[in-house]
Amino acid sequence: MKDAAPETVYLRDYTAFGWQAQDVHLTFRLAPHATRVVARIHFAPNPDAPAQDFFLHGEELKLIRAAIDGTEVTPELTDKGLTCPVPSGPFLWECEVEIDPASNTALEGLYMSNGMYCTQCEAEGFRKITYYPDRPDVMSVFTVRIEGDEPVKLSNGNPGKSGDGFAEWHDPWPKPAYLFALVAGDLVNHPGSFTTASGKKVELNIWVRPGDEGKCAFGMEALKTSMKWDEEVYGREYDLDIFNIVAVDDFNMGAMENKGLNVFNSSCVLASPETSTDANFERIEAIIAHEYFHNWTGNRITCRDWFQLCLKEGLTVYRDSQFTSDMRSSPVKRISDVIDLRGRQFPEDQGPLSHPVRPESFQEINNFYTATVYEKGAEVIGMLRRLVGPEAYSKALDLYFDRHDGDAATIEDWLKVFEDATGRDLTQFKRWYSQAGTPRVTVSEDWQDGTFTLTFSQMTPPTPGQDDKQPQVLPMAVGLLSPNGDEVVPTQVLEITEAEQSFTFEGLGARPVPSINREFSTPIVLERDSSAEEKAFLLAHDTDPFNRWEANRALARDCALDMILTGAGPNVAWLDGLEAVLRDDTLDPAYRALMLAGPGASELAQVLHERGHTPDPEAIYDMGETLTQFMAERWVDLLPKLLAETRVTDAYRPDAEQSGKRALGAAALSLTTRLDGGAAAQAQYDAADNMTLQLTALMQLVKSGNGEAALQAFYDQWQHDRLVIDKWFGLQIMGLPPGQAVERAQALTQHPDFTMTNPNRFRATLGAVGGYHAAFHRKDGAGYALLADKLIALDDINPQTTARMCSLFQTWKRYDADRQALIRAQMERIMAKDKLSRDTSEMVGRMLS
Ligand code: 0A1
Ligand code: ZN
Repeated sequence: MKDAAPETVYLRDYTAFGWQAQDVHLTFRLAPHATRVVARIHFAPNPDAPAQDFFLHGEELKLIRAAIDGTEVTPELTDKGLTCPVPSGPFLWECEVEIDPASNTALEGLYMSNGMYCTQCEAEGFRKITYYPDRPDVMSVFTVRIEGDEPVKLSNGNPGKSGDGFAEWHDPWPKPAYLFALVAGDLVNHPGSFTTASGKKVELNIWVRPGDEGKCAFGMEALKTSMKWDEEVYGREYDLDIFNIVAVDDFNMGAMENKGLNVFNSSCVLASPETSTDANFERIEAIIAHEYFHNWTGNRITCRDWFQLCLKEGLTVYRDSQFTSDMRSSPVKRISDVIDLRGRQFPEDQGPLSHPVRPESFQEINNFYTATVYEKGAEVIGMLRRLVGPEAYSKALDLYFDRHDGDAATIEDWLKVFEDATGRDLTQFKRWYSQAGTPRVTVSEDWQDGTFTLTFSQMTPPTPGQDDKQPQVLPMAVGLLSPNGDEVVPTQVLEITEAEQSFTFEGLGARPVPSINREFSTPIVLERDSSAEEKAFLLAHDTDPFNRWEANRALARDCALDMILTGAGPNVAWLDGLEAVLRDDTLDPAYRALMLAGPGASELAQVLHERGHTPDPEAIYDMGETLTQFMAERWVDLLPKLLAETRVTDAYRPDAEQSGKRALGAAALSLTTRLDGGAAAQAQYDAADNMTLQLTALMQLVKSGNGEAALQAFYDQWQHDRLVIDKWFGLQIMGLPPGQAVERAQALTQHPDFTMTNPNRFRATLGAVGGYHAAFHRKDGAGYALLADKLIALDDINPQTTARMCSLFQTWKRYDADRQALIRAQMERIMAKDKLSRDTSEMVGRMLS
């Protein structure tokens, strides 16, 4: 329900809770529409907290009974929780509530998915289970008893007694309520085990619906690899006798790190070669690692309050990206992360939803699980590591785990650890946590008598609520190449702290070519007017694989912008340079595939906007079509070579080597389809024995205009598999021309397999429209209207997913006046909805202000 006046919570208002929860005993009597939850909690006054009323959060609960020290009490109830007079010393709180998991479509608290009970308590879902101080700094030891007929009943920690119709669990590690989990249902397990470095054998299980057992092996291996990696790289061992993962079909996010009982969106754990793509496998490996790594960065050390969310998320994303780099190709991972950062975080940081990595206020915390908190939060950790060096980073992390194990910590605690471990003053560095916006950095060069000078100027544009910006600390990795392509100065990290700062390199024989911000060492927009020749030189010679890719990307962008703005033809010199890279079979195919993938339409719209032009989505689309056709015709000899070179004859493996080949093969197939009308794609489709090849072929058939029969065949083959059918929903929207995609999405929302209550299906369909630049931004406004219609309908069902998807409108001010008026009208229509959720109201309100 929308509050009369949504309450804003401020970081500066933090106060500790007045009591400690010494232990928590919960009994669940499961019933779909009338689950009873009995809580018995020992509270004792917290000597460090200011005096306050005893307030417990609670929402959508039916209070049956409450008692203090055995005497029944009648608390004062509001729609936010209860207050109650309590004794001045320790006391026992008892409370019984009734809840309705089967009607819970918001998927927060205890809910049902395909007959299975499951929970999602982060951030503030536990208050929909029982009355409780639902805040991360209240940590307690939980004992749970589950009563019900379900054959499998799971909770956090280690198993206790179980018998006919009940199971008990005890978690010895104090935890905040957001890490609580319960799962019960008709589930089967894929078992495994892991022996920790200190010799403890841990039972592992992946629990799934019957029928999904064959899709767990990859996830289990990924889990074991993650456990080993965290021991070897961070010295962190697992700390319970058992680790359970459960796959759930209806889930708002990717997965959740509940202590000892991770709950996963089934799309982020279930995998088989026939039903999952290479990209799915890679994502599953990364998410399993991410959730597992949270056991130390998030669970053993948690956050004092939700403003500190980046403390666990930024660090855990950084750790999972290190893991993927170690398991796969480091440059490919870095490039992919930067593409993602620019595609999701930069627009957020440069638009109406911009906020610091550590926000200072919120209305609905669920709206702050953002690319800024996660991905920019991880970039900040990467910069810190680059500044202090890898050894000092390890030393600081050891100190962090020693000093703060069992704590609910803050960013101040985190930075203090680095200061103490390295002797550095991080006062200025801390701005990365408080100052929103993407810094813009310009570079000028000077060359005199063997001395080369680079001068950097930085400026961060104003963001909502932050007009004045201060210089950031920028650990800028730079190398210098001689004109013959040799590296004369290997990578150095220049520490930029001023608004303008110069660095000199002496004793050089000839004017060098600088390679700046190698590995994307700082998350900035680099504004540097370098010539096409210099970019081509770096594309040919840079020893830093990231900057080699970056040079190509810049050339591709410049070519696209020239074509759009001046009507020029494609830049043939650039295409020749790119062709040399594509022909170089000493280079990793995955890396070459990234070279061949040009900037997306949204990135081009952003760059046009940055350079003072109003992006025209139709012109961007048309340019893409022309350029792709041109490349296909120019590389008519190269394409068969690439297709042959990337053919995999071994049995399917989702590893970096094979998936890299398939990625390059897919790019070559896409160009080939421009020439043969889909013949090669049809052959690949017919012969495909794995989902990656089948889906890339299907996409090309749809794009060629000859995909309808294959789409039907695909549906007939896979209609029993919900995760594959999600792909079918999205693919046809993305493959059709913009003039048909919105109508197809509209029609698909009427398909019998479409459902508003499953976030995966909703995202697959409506997210495909929102992510398809030329369709979403269609001049007639059909894309905007469809999204708004469906988001308005979803808001009553699932506010969290609605609010998250509303951010598709965040770039609206880039576009022309007509489109802005169309988008504004749709956002106003959403705002005017009766009983709009607090989640959606906050998001749309921020975009409109
Ligand atoms: N902490 C989880 C993600 C997550 C966040 C919020 C959720 O509900 C609002 C659910 C999951 C992670 O980082 O993996
Ligand atoms: Zn996380």
